[in-house]
Amino acid sequence: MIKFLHCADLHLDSPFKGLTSLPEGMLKRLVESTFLSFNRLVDIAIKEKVDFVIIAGDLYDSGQRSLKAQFFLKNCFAKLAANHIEVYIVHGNHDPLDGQWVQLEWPKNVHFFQGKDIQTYYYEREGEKVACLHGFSYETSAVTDNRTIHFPEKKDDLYHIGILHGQADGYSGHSRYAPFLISELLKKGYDYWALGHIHKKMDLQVEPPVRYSGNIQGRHSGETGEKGGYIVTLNGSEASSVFHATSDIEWHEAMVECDTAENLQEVITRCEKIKDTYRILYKGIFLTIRLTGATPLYEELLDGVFLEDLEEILREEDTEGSFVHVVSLKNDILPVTHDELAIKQSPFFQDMMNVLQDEREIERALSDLKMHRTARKFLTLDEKDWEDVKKQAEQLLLAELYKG
Ligand SMILES: [Mn+2]
Repeated sequence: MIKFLHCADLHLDSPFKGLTSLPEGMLKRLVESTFLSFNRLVDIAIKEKVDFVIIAGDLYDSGQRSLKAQFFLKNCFAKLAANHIEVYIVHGNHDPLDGQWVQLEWPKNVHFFQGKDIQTYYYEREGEKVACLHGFSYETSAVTDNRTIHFPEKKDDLYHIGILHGQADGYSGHSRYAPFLISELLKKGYDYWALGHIHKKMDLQVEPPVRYSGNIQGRHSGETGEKGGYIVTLNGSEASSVFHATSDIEWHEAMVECDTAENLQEVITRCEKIKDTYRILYKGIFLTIRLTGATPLYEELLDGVFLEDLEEILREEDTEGSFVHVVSLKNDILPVTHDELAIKQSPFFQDMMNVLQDEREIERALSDLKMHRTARKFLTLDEKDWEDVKKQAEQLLLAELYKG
């Protein structure tokens, strides 16, 4: 039997750019959250008496690994060493081997996969080999080739674990990151695949487990839900796993239906109620609220001043212990009477959709902001952010149309 912790995508020195509008205490807590989450995982690993810890890439957020993050990890690993726990690490696209950083001396229990070639480490117990761990590290930030063919097949009775920081084919349009097919991994006959790169935890296969553990701390509104790591036990051909949610702060998104709300007070009450359902002891929650439905309050709810006031009401100053802080209020509401078909066929709507879908139009609209020294720091938006921006733009333009 072997027992280990599988985690990935620590992104320890994440800068949390673009979140400077948060209350100071919450921002401070967020900046420390990646460290705290890993600390908790280390404590769980020790308490659970695991044999080893696997980190499947992206320990650091940038190629220039911060000294603070490196020292922090060194201390964590020393704590694991004192408890006779080994550590196996691959580097991913965010912390490739060609980056620049201060070389530290690491405790003896730490094993880094050295580079692009698949390497095997043996985990031994009292001089006997018990498990093999196969993996590689990113030599540069973009690894575009599928490297699964280089992983050896399992041909003995040891436990075999593959560690891979990469993109499962079919899970996203782009595959700049060591793409692979699940079927190729299964052919190796391994007992477990510890995957990293995708920040959302998911099992691509249950038996044997082929799993993304997700990142250990959500870093923006697109990374919702529980974050942490898995304690895995392999016993013969049986695998059992327990997920531990260790992140100090969670991001969530909630819908508030406005179609049956009779007045604005009711909308406010509903927002406050839904907010309370997200409260978790000792955790900070950053909540996005989405107003939806066809409502007679359409025009009043589109009023920018009301929305700003509502956001203000829903904010929280509490930074110690648990809090639920509404970070943004999104508006997806519709007027009660609207001829959807007529609108969608109108030349205005067609034009609008063309503009929203044209990447060049977006580039043009953003060009001034990109030149602006302060503004451009806030333009690091991911796919989901862009979807939101477009949705809100569509909403505002449609409002003009409904008025007309
Ligand atoms: Mn990552």
